Amino acid sequence: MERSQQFSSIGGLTIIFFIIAIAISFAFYQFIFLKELNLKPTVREEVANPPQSLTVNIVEGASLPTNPQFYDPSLGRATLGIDNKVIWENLDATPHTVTTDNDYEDPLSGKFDSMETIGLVPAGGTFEFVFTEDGEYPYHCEPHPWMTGTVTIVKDYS
Ligand SMILES: [Cu+2]
Repeated sequence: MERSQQFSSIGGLTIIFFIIAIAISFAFYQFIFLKELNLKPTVREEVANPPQSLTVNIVEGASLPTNPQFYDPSLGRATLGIDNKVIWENLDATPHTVTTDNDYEDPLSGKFDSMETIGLVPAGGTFEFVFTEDGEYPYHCEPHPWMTGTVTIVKDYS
């Protein structure tokens, strides 16, 4: 084999390795890096930390099925980026929960259920939840299933 041919075959191998290296890095970027990036919820700052909040009272006597009201307002409405943080205040003497009816899980805040974070909301205590998606979120109290309410979150341009 002539010297010049030897050089060109080494050069050819180098180019093949170089192409393989590029293909591997591209595959990593495409299938691992981008996938990781897409898994993270992209939530606007004012949605993740809204400037205002909606307060829902758990009214006195709510543990009694005969009570005229349980959650007040029972149909709460809030707007993304404005007051999509909902605060339940337990004004009753009995502990209660705020538990999703349909296993709803928010991409940022996780499962919509006080049992997942603080457990029972004690008398005089509060439970906060930030909804980062618009929709209707029905909920109830675990120990007192007749206690029901719904929070509706609307988009800021609707
Ligand atoms: Cu209750």
